[in-house]
Amino acid sequence: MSFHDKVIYQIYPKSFQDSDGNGVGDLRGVIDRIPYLAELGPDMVWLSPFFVSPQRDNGYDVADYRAVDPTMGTIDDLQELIDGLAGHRIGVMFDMVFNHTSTEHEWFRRALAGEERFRDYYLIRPPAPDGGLPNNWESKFGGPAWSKFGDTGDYYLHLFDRTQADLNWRNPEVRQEMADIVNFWIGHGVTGFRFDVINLIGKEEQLRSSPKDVDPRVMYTDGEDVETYLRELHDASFGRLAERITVGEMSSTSIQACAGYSHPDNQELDMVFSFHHLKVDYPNGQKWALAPVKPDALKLKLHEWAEGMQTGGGWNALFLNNHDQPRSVCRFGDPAGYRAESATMLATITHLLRGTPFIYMGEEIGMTDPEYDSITDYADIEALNAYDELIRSGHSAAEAFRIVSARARDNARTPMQWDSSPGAGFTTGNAWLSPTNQDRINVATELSSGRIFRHYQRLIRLRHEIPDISAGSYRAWALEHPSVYAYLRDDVFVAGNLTSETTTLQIPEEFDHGEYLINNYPGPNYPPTSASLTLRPYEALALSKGETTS
Ligand code: TEU
Repeated sequence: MSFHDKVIYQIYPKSFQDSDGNGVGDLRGVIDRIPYLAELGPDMVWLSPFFVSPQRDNGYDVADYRAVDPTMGTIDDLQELIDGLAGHRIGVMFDMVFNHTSTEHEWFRRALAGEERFRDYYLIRPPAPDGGLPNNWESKFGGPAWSKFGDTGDYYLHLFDRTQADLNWRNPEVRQEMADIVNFWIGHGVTGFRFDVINLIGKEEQLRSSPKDVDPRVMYTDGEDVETYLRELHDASFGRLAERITVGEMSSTSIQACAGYSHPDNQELDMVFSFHHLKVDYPNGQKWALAPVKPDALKLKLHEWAEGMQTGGGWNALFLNNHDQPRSVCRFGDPAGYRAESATMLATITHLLRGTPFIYMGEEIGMTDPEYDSITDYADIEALNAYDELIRSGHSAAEAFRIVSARARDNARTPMQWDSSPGAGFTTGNAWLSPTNQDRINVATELSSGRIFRHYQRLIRLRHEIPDISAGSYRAWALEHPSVYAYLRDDVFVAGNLTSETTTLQIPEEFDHGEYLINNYPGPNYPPTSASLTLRPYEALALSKGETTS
């Protein structure tokens, strides 16, 4: 398939490069960094939203799907960026936030003004018989999922912020609007689309409360109509593109559902983002709580989805980082003692799995969470709401801050660190979110003397060049090992030490004296012998079969 051997790089434009000194990233800034992107070598760049938006959720609250927000630039800048990347054979993936619009979108404003046609674009309901909210659903950003719809006495649904009104996908006019938007951007040369929380669009007509003690999310997640709507959108828009890449972000989903969304026979999406592996450090599934995470927790969840999606015929997007997640080297590595080793180990065990790898801006230079010391340093609506809730529920300010600083989405949204200057080479102004350790971690230093960037370049090349990686099967190896994740991709063997303790691993005998395809430790490597392979702290490698055995 045309996306099994591809690697995609995610840019959060607000934090990538500021070209006009206002402290906020923009499209011209991305244009200025095309040579850097070409050097890394991805096949496509996913741009988080840059459309017209009041920026309540940093652009995931869209007020006009066909226009560039003036703070991000112009449609001409956007076309120059698309064409500039194409000149380096790099495609562009747009982020389609189709579950909801901003309440500043024209459709919502016209609904508020009483136009029945647009009222049916949204999920508006009268109060419950007892005068309360229409149901017991909660916003993912805290509080109820219903807010008053003007002075009508009714309420509108918002699964996220109250300024993000959920669309009514049962309305065929809404579905047609979505297909028209995708086709509009296809007309501009866009061949990639990421669909935001797209498994939430299949809500039932009744919008019933969940039964007592049942998580309300089950009432609106992976609804029975999602696949129908995805097939319809596929057929009406991107399905006619011979070369395209589509990916759906799936919130609180299942392997079974995701195998359906991404099975090639179903003509829905090419692949899915799921998040179960990025919740292994949530105690009892609670994001806003902290607890130590067992070294093998991440590997076991990666394995479960690798094996499950292979069995189900689906396709995973492979990632540990994005604009919503704290930096993986801080969650699962050791940024203080083994930053380069743990960053490249995490990349290796992720990139060589069965799926399509995604690199989030900055992970290729080992960027870490910022070192903030006050809640006022944070900007994200979700984090600030969570801090207030933690205080309300009795946590001390210090404890609430400790939790938020570990979990905040801002951790991934600090500016890209290009150099060690006060603005990190990101801006000549005051960055909207402060960089904190660009003196040690930045592109210039990494390119001159680091080894993380070069490791990512090699991983991209391996994905391009070795069919066993792009098209091979997946089989776990030594799954019971407490501190190593190892697996086979046909004639490639991959292993990563998940800890800072040297360990040993029995490897398959056919890889005796195998050839190193990649290793994250510099210098000459010892010959791998089937007796026992020594893995140094956070050491990761991939082997092809030894000449003697093939
Ligand atoms: O994220 C949806 C989503 O599930 C995450 O926001 C998750 O709920 C949160 O990170 C906490 O765990 C998508 C976008 O990636 C996110 O940036 C948007 O805020 C959200 O949808 C609403 O559009």
